[in-house]
Amino acid sequence: GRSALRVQAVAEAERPTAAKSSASAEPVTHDITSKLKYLFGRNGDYTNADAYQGTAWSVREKLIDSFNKTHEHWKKEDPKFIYYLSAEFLMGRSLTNTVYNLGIEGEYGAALRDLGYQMEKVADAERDAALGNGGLGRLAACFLDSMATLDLPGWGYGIRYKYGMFKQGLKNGYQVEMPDIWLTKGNPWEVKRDDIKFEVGFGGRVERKKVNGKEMTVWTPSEKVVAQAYDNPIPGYATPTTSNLRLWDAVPIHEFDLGAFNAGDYDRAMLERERAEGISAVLYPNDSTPEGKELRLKQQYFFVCASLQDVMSRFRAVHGSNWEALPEKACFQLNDTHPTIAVAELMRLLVDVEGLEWDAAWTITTKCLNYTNHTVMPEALEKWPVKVMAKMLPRHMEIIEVINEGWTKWLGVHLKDLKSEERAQKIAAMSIIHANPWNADEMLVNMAYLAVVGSSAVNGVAAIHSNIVKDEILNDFYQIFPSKFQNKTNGVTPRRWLAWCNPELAALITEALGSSEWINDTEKLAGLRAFASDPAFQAKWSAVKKAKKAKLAELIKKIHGDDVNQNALFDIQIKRIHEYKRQYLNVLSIIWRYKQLKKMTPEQRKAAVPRVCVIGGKAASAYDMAKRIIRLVTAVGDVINKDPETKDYLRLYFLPDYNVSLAETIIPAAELSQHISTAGTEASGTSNMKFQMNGCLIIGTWDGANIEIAEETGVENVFVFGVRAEEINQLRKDRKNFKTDPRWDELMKDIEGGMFGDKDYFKPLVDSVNNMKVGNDWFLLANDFAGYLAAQEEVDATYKDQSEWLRRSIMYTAGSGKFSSDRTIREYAEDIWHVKPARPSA
Ligand code: NBG
Repeated sequence: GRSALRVQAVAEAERPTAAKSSASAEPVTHDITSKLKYLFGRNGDYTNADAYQGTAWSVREKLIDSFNKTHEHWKKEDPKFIYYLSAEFLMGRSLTNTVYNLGIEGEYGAALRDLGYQMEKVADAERDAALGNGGLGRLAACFLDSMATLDLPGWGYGIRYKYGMFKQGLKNGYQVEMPDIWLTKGNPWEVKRDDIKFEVGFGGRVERKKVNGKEMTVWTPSEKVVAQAYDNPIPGYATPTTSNLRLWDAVPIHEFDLGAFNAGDYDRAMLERERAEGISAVLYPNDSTPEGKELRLKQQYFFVCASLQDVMSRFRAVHGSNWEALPEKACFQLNDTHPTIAVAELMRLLVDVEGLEWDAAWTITTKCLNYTNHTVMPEALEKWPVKVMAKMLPRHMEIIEVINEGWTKWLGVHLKDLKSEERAQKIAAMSIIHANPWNADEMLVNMAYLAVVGSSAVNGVAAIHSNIVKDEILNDFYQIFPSKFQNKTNGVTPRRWLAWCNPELAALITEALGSSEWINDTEKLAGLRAFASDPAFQAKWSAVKKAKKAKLAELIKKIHGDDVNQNALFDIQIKRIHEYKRQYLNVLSIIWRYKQLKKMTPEQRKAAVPRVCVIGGKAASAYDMAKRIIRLVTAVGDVINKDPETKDYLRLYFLPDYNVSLAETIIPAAELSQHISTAGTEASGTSNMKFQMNGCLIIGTWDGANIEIAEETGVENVFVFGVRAEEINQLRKDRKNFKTDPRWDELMKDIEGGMFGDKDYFKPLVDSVNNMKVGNDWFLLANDFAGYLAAQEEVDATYKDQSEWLRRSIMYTAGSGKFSSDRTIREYAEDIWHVKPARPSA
């Protein structure tokens, strides 16, 4: 109500930006309308979508100015660069972020107002760039924002997928997948570089030949495509630096097979185009699961090959063939194993193309590369069949064999003190090429092992995860190279995830701290601790949360047609749907809550804490169990949202098509967020950090970054439950002796008995967690069930004491300083990349 409006007014006055615009909006207004006129042939009477186009194309020019200045400076200075190689970049929308980061939101906001539009509505017309699945891709996007903000010479390299992450719809409560056709209206945030193209080959044969008197290996691919560069400028905040994300599009070498066309063979003429374009056509919609399709390996090689050639050609232009100096000018971060073929490709380029000796090339390669592991899920650690690799990349397969020979030979010497049998076992266990444990006839290339052997540094993404990497997943390697292994706890950009998505809270923080410096120095947020128990400050804090809750309520109304109680506790779980993330456990507790409410008298119900529960997330198209979980959420929602006895006290909504921009609306409105993975399974989690920044309390397990968040916030302020990672192996072994809680048994019977319909469809879900005798419930939902319900009771009790709840909420934001991706990137730059800031003059 009124206080929300007041806070909004503060927000208007205290816009936390670098440069407040004093300039008149007139030139901008003119620029926007002339873009619409000359680029789109429009003349007045614009929709919000039109206004978006005109604004975006106008802002683009400012961005390019800044991009050019930065790159002129970097060219002159020739600093060392970091290249972030990633199959995914989940950028989301660009307009708001760009105008705020450039500090021009004042003039653009005013110009749009003059034209009769509202920036927020206009920004809403932009489509998300969804070239990623989830945390891994969004992390890459946050990293780019921080690299630019810290003036670090660095680029991202990836694939310009024509179709990004699928759009998720619901049909009768089941997930349906639709293509994400995101480029149809053009993309103002990219610049096509017609002069930057590289050939990428596949297949063919490998021969030894004398070239200029020297014995060389020559690879003649049977198939070639062209990688065409598109640059996506990345504006830093409060700095003139604008860096770059270069994405590759696959196009045919020959525009058109005219011969075939003239001969009347139209299909053949089109074939080459189709085959090439297929490479960058779609993002694999899998999260934390491998997709063993050959096309995926092709995509990986495609972007790695183009990126390495690109970097090497820029190096050559300045330093000629002084390749020994390459590690002083370039390093590459492998974002998970997806770009690991870079180990073999850099060797190929140095040895076969540049003519270096093997050993010299190997020194350069291992100095240039570093690898980040993002998952403990064994099924997600990529392994390519030797057969597939040998056919698609015959020269790379040879190179990997030579690397492995050298590696295993070295191991033999290094482990000479072991008994010969033990030594042989160790070497077999660490061989980059090994038999498939499920099929002894098939040999596999283990990409994580290749990445470790070919890199200078290997890191995990949260403290607990980095320990699991060292002690379990890659323990053999850790024992041999202990100093290679590091931790780099993830972070998120406080620009997008607090300042720009929650300007009301940002204004309040700025008002309390007396400056907006916290936006790129988040340790300053600790200053909020002094206000945590101040009733007047709590009242303002609460007013902001209420205003954000109203926005989410509006969205729920738009999607589901229901009005929700805005005084209810807003309880959120948004992330990819996966068994290890345990959305199912959340649903079980919601059903339990519902059953308790049903048993109460109307008087008793009035004393209960009302909740609006929201679950969102996509299930990989082939992940059957995850799709059943979605259906369970919608089925339970259908029952409880309509129940006249309880609907004032409990709701459950599934919000379809969870993506970056939806997160920007949901997170500021959240009061409780759920991060309830089985301990030891979630490498880090990053949405937990976004919720924390926005003053949202966490119910969670002792897993991933939850642990560090709890340490920074005060463990007593977090609702922690569940078994610990160290106990998991034993508990899994003891499965057969586990006695389930009677409440659990009751819920299983309810679902099995058809309380939410769809009995048969839910049967496999029930079996997956309820058949202990056959070793099910791998993710130990039953073990954590009772502790989870107890933690939920503690949530209710705390919520009843609003002053305590608000104190905690403020403590969360105050404790979030560590989780800025600026801190993470600074650590990478200092400990792994050895890259230094290089800021152009304003
Ligand atoms: C994901 C993890 C998350 C983590 C992100 C970013 C993969 C393979 N891994 O826990 O599941 O936060 O990476 O590091 O998607």
